[in-house]
Amino acid sequence: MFALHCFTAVLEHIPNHFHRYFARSHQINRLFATTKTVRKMSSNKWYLNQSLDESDPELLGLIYKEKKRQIRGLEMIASENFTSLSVLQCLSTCLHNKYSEGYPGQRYYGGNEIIDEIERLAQKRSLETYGLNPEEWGVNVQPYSGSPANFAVYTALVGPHGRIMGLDLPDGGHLTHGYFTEKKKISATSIFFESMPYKINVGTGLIDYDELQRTAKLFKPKLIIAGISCYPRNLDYKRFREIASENGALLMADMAHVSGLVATKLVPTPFQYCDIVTTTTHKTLRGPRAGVIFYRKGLKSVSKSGEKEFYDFEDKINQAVFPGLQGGPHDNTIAGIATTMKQASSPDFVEYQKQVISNAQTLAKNLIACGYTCVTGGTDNHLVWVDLRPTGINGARAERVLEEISVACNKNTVPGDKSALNPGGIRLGTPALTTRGLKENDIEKVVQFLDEGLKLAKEIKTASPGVLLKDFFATMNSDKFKAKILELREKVEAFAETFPMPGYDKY
Ligand code: DSN
Repeated sequence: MFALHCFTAVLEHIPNHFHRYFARSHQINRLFATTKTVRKMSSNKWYLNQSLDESDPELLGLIYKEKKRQIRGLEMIASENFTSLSVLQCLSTCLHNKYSEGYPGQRYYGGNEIIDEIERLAQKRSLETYGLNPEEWGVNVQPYSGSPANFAVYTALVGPHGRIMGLDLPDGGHLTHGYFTEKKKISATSIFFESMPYKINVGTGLIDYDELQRTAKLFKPKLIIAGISCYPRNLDYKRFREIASENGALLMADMAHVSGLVATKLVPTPFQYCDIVTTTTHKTLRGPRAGVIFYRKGLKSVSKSGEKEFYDFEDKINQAVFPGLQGGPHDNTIAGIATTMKQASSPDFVEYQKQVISNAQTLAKNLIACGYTCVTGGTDNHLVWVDLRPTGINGARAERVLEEISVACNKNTVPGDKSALNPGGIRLGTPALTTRGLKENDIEKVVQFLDEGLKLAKEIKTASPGVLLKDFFATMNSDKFKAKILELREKVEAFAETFPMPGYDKY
């Protein structure tokens, strides 16, 4: 009786959202209460409901190890993030089992009634997250990731051997924007389309829009890409639009890196000026690994004589994604997109993105105070592009020593690098660390670790008997340096482990 009284008293004080939660759980339980008694499997060989610890401890052991690595390390790869528990839950639901080739309402298989609802929800929320009017913008949430999303746009709108211009990879652009070298066409974008890069100004590190304007006039691209994977400054979409329009070109933004910042209006939106916008959903947006394509639709223009022209992107893009390039969509991932877009519309997400930028700016400021060179002198987004050439260590050596001390980042070319094979810098990012709750004062500590690691790399290089990378690694693995690395790694890991990590506890 006393217990019941206490329980009732507690219930009265439970906030409204808990009441809603209990009500929802009740509905869900009722849904399952109607299920008939489950038939026992006749065979004693039924193994499909074994958990991974029973069915494959060897693999689970590796997953545990990776989880520990993620918790103990400082994750500074700018394109990575730690997604939420709810996204991870979506990824491992029964939605994984379904084939649903086609689009909502037009599937090649039966049984897609609920899948249609989920995909429509993901579409609706994606448009809402970016404040887009469904009369003017459509969205395809099926691309498996960013590279297939970009390739689908080129396939749909540029056509075989059509001309594309994108920011050069060594200048902070992305592979899929058309990268090739003197010796080889690297990205399929340069194999199946004709690509020509635009560049940054080597002195300032900023995109040379004037040069893009000149070269676009000569090259006459069908599509210009405004997008980055390392460039730490806001893009001038208006200028891109002017250049595209001068040449009758389409303008596509690849906002994969900054889509979380765009959703929260902390960086300029590409939607005002672009015809198409692609993104991944797992970087600053912090969702599942996937791609999304937004395209204009509806009325394009009305001529003086009153003739109406309409955008024709929708069918072309949808057909390029499926059946052109992909098969069945990953419905579990599409559910992950739906819930990511809901999260991205929350006030917490705005606070998170503000902190991402503030942390990146603190990172750049403190690195510069320690004597390092940041390309463009700082950052407007989540990226810090460090030119290590003045220190005498190259990107590969720096990346490797930082990895040894449990700081993950990647080597990167910097403006003026002669060879993409020997990049002179590293790229750092703050989305993942910010997800774990690091604030400006923690980033100051991170800079101390980076500085200690980079100084150690310099010491190793000085002690190396030869100039080759293998000489450097051999010296790094000597007893003397192994001990120094271990000491620093223990400090980094003791610090990193104190921060929370979303997701499941152990995997
Ligand atoms: N790998 C991602 C990046 O690092 O930018 C994009 O493909």
